[in-house]
Amino acid sequence: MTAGAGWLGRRRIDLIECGSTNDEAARLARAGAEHGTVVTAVAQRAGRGREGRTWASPPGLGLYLSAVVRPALPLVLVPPMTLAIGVWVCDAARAFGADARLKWPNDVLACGRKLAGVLVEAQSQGGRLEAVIVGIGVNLAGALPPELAGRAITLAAAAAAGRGAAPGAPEPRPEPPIDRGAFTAALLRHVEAWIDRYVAAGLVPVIDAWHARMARGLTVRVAAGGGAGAPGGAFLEGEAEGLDADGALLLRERSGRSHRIRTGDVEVIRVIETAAAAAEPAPPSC
Ligand code: BT5
Repeated sequence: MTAGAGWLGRRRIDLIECGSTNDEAARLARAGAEHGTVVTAVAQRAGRGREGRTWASPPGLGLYLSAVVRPALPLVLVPPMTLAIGVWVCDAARAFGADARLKWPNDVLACGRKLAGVLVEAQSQGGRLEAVIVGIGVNLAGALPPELAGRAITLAAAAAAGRGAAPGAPEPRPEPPIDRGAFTAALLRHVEAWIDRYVAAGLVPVIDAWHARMARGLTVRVAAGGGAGAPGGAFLEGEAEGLDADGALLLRERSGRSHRIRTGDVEVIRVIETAAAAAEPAPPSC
């Protein structure tokens, strides 16, 4: 597993359609698929996000890719891999002209809308990590499903917005064509480097890189203890300040109170004595 060794995608399976590339990759991993095996599909019938959410995967809209990775890591260090992978998905989108930013834990945004998502799943046996399935979905070009209108964006649209309007023209520039093959190749090369870096050096370099790319001024709402409907549950709302050393999100309420958020739980870490939170910044827009 040397950086730049070209292990990611050495074996590649490109499908026209499947349920979920993460499920295909998981099946291959259980059957012994080698480290770095990559599955892509032109369309997914049952693309998945986290916690049973759906990832809209119509034909040709996006890149739907999953990789079998067999890192020498304890199980507990698998979830933060999401952060390392997000860093490069963000950079790949930037290299293709989008003003992309990261939103904790697994989103890449452009123009304040979701451009890409990462889904990392572990396969283990007897507490030992067997494989990690790294799933990446990126909207490349074309029409988004109507239910995502206003919430999602494609790389082509983000790149056009990033270039602004031509001098004297009221409209933004037309969307540039996105070379799917070139994007996929760039993504694989750099995700590989970030996985190697994470396995070798842990979260420290990842956190610095993540902070340099994070979406600033985002208001985040988190279900604490099961959300408002659960006994003792509530919603927390505040500004995403950044990550702590373990990759947890630091959320600051308007009252100044800070919370440490891990996926699925919330823990109060300190109370800052300020009278009121600063005025909420405008959401990022293109
Ligand atoms: C994610 O989940 O963002 C992880 C998405 C991972 C998708 C890849 S595609 C290849 C591989 N195979 C799979 O089956 N999955 C992976 P989450 O944070 O839970 O976000 C899901 C939410 O994003 C949904 O509830 C929608 O609100 C929104 N969403 C769904 N489809 C979208 C799309 N195409 N573009 C932008 N937002 C979308």
